[in-house]
Amino acid sequence: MLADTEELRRLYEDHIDRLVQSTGTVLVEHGLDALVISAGTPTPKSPFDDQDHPFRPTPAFAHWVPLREPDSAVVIEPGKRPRLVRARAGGFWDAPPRVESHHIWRALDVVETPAERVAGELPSLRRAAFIGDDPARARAFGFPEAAINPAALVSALHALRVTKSDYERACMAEAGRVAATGHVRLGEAFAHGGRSELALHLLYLEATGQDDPDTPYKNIVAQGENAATLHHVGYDREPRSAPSTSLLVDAGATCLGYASDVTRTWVRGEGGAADAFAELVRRIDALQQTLVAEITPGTAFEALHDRAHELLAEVLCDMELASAEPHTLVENGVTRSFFPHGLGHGIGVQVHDVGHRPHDPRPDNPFLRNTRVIEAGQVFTIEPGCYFIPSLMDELRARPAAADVNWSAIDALRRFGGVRVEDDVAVTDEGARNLTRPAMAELLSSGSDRAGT
Ligand SMILES: [Mn+2]
Repeated sequence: MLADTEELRRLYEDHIDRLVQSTGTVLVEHGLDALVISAGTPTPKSPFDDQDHPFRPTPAFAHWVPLREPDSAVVIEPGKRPRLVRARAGGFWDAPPRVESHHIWRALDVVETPAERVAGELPSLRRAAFIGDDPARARAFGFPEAAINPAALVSALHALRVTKSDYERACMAEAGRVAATGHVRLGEAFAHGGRSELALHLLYLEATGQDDPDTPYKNIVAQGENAATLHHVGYDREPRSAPSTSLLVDAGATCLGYASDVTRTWVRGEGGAADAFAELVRRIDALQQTLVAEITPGTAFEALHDRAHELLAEVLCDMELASAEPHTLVENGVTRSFFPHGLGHGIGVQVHDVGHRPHDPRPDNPFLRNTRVIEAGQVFTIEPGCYFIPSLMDELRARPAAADVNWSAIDALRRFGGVRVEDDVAVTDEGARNLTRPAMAELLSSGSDRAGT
């Protein structure tokens, strides 16, 4: 957790000042003199019962204020201080939501009001727009349909999310540090064996001090061949007894609404296939660090994604998993059978942050979520992988390019599922700062005693 220090208050004030300026410009460009950003309202899981989804504020609201307070709103009017309208729920069922940190109050004007009286705190709606997950509430306030989440305004506000402030970077670095404690703890627990995927998932939550709905996305915890399921969240309940296996953990944390997104792959056991898979993990880890070192402002993220395929082709050849020239393995799509997803995505108040795909990627990179030119201030993930996904292996085996693949070596590795290594990086004028790896390295070097602190 970031301490509520004068430094944090100053960073937050700068963040809000920046938002006031940039949002004010957007409002003028759209002919608006007020913007209401709603925190949103809890959403029912089903019309047939009374259970709600865990509440998450509208991301545009989270960009301004780290409060999980349903029905609250931020009101922005150019030339005025931003105003936070805090809705107070009535009744005796619930306590007010926990405030994560008190560094925020100085930067905004704050009014508190019963939830049913929020409308009375809103500006004139004549030239105002509403942004929020709860359009029904906007209609009840009297906003005309065209002023509720207007597409051009939404897209202009999304573009403001691409370049992060120092405050946002500090939040994400802390979210990365918290995630690192969980990953290191799971690496140690996995080495000792005897835990199911569910037990490892619960241990991650404990080590990072998170309840399941607090995590920025559902933890992926996959042992052995389950690591070939990219979004494996249906955890096995039985421990693994095999002396050698793998563990892929893709799990993050949040700090003041900002996410981290981190993946590590661990190997247990020795001998033939386990040694080969451990070597593959080392090589993907090195490949990932090479890519981070090559991040250069002014180049396209998609070019870095292409570079990942070139480097992966070299790994496949060096490890004698394939035997053609590396460039051939890229051109005939072999590397895409082993690494089918995108190299990375923007991250912020949403784990897959908006604004990073201004245009579609090339047709051979269909799942790439970042097509921006890399620029200082961006924060994104770098997450190359190499998997043995049964359906993709079957497809590849049926193509002429199958002749370039060493299938006996691949078959020996299939029970390990696959490897992914993922860090969050902040682009600077010179290159990139890794928000994940220094915290992880410090925990690993200081030993198990401190892993959970
Ligand atoms: Mn990711």
